[in-house]
Amino acid sequence: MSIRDTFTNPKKRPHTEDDRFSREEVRLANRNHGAMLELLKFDVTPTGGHYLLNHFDVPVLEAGTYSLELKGAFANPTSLSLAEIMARPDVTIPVTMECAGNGRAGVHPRSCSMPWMYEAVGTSAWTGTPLKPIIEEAAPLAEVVEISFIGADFGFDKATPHYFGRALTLKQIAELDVLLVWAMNDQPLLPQHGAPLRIIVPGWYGMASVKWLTEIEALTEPYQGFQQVETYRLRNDEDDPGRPVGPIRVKSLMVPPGVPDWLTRRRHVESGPVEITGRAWSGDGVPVAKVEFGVGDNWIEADVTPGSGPFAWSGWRVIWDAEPGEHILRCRATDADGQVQPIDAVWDLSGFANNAVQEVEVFVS
Ligand SMILES: Nc1nc2c(c(=O)[nH]1)N[C@H]1C(S)=C(S)[C@@H](COP(=O)(O)O)O[C@H]1N2
Ligand SMILES: [Mo]
Repeated sequence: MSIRDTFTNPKKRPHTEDDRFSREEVRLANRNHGAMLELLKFDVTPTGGHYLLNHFDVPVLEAGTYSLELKGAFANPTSLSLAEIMARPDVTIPVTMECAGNGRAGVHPRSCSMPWMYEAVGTSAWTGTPLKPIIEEAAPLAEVVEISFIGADFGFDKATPHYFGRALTLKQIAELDVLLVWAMNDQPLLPQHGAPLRIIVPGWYGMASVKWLTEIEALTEPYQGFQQVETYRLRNDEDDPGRPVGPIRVKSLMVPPGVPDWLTRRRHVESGPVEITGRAWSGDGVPVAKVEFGVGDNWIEADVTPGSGPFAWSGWRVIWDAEPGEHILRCRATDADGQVQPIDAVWDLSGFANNAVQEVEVFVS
């Protein structure tokens, strides 16, 4: 029996039904937890509250014996220990990371995958060393077109066995401030966040930030890895070759006000002035220009506090005079490029990059 035969329905995702989640989706959600929206109160997400997205099993790598291979079309291929990498100049920058699949459960018909609603986003202070000088020292040959980043985690998707890997061009590496990272919020990376070394690609959706990084390869042909060419593409239908997912789209979230009902998580709020706070961010270092808070069809502008760095989310705040009754609360951000969140999800076959406005149902009394 070939490996392919051991997986049923290899090329297509199973059928989904709106608001009904399969055992497979619930199992993925149990492994890959999201952030609790009340933790949006923190500028830097507490480490244990940062969302997780691990495609396969968490590989356990020993910091003491770890090495990073720089191979392929480099004039000076090399191998670096963790101590050698950590001895290089270090920087700590706050970066908001969001999963490209965040919001997938709001795109209909839903693609069967990790069923994120709003919670696959968080901000950490990442400590590492710039990647660009390391690549320059290894000296890519003139014919190099892309650099691939390969993790230590291996598994199958759509009957394709592969290590999780992604690639960037030399231009992207130079322009995106990519870091080789060993610490998150002043602590060594946790196993589930990529210990002992990962990359962080600020301003891009999370798939680019490869964890458990073990190989960097200089390629003279474009990288053909599954996670680069078979997925993380915006597609209208199965036959659409699609466009690659890259920078994060403008988005905002609010801390749901009041208190929840355990099962439905609908909110109860007491009438009168209510402080509503939240976060807003966009990709590629583009600042947030405006955040609006909406109750039904009425929108008011929020006070925005800029983030603690170009890649960190902004804070926002409004006072809402809550009147008795049932309401749907929304928030909507606009970035400095004039991009604004849509009210309704924009269709994508895999449910990627859904930045539609958040809706919170509240009952005020
Ligand atoms: N090696 C490896 N790197 C990976 C992944 C993975 O499954 N394997 N998942 C990616 C995706 S899709 C996201 S959204 C981020 C999540 O990072 P976090 O789990 O630290 O929040 O890691 C990225 N890097
Ligand atoms: Mo992701």
